[in-house]
Amino acid sequence: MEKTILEKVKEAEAMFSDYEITGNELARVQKLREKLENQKVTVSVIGQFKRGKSALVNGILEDEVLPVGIVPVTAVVTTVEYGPKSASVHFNNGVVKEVAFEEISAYVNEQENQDNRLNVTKVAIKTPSQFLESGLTFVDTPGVGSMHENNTEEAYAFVKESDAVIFTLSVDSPINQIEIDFLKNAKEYAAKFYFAVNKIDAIAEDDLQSYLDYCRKFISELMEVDEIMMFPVSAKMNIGIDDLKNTILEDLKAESSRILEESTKLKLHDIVISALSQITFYRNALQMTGVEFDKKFAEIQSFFGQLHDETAMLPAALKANAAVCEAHSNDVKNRLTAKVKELFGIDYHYEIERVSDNSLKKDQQDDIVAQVDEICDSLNKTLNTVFMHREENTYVVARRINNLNRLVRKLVQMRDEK
Ligand SMILES: Nc1nc2c(ncn2[C@@H]2O[C@H](COP(=O)(O)OP(=O)(O)OP(=O)(O)O)[C@@H](O)[C@H]2O)c(=O)[nH]1
Ligand SMILES: [Mg+2]
Repeated sequence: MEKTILEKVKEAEAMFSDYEITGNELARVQKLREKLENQKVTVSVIGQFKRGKSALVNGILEDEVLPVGIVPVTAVVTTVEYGPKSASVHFNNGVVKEVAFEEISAYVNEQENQDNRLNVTKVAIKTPSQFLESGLTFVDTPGVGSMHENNTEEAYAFVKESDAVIFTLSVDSPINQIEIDFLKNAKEYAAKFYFAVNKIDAIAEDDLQSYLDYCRKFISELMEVDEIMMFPVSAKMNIGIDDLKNTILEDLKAESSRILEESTKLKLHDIVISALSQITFYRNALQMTGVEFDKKFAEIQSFFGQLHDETAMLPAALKANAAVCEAHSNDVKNRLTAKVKELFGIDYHYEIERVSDNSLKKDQQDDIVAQVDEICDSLNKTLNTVFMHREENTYVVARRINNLNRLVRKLVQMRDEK
């Protein structure tokens, strides 16, 4: 009998937990399992900047929770779930701050939080909207394609977490290459697509019909399906919103398990591909000649020394500045990631923990040096664990390579399964 997707996810989880090098994939697959077990569906609104995504989210929620504007606005992912009204801002140093609804814009809005200089990872809102009652997570994302590249990156990253998407187009512009590329990418991760054609209040009925015909034909071909679900709407004038909203709710009621399974399958495929590349590089590193390997290991050790010296030589005024230290330790992590990639071909994943705004006091000036040393130490330990088996006898190494070969075969099989 064919395995269920949950069984496949668990199988991958067991495989990845056997190897230090697939820690990243393990974390991703665990998240997938939890979502599947809790039947938690994520519906996100995605599209090019200024198509009216945030206005549409407000329309669907029947509440003006999100900022909307003529200039690029959304700079941060905003998740919305059912509950008594509340909002919390999650920063990438791990701090979570409760804020009032009126303050949301200060964190989400590109014009106020430029290039996300506040380092917000997401804003999580709760509100008692009927649309959210079934327990879904509704998400407004930054738009792709504006000059604010950070927003495009955020949007691309969040698509990977979406199960269903409302792809938002607008009648004031024919579908363009930026949207095509984004849609093609979204197709690799999300299982269900709703196409909202927004701003229909802005054009005449005849023009609207031609626009809809054109879009329907073009997108069906792109999505390789006979029919797409398209909803002409006006978020501004509240036209067509109920139809879109009710269709999504009915679909989720009828087939949320199928949507989740389908989207999990797509996401698992992506994770398996990334695990395969990690394992392949790892195997290559294990098979390196002793001389080559020792050279690389020595190079990374000297890089650790270089980072230590650079940090120690920072002027005292900079060491006392929390923001500078935060930036410096992140810089160190990014440079180490690049170095590991360059030397061993492996993606080394850092949990970016940042110094919180007020934890670095003036009297702890030298902490940044200790911090950098700690970052290097922990990478050194991991590398030692990862490559420990090289130090053992050839029989052990050969057996490990054999195991890796078997794992690669299993992963390839998983990747190629439909
Ligand atoms: N005429 C008309 N304008 C709309 C409609 N929906 C949104 N707008 C306007 O379009 C502009 C962009 O709306 P937003 O909701 O901020 O668009 P967005 O896609 O979230 O933009 P980013 O967050 O920057 O990606 C605003 O000026 C809105 O008032 C609509 O249905 N009709
Ligand atoms: Mg927006």
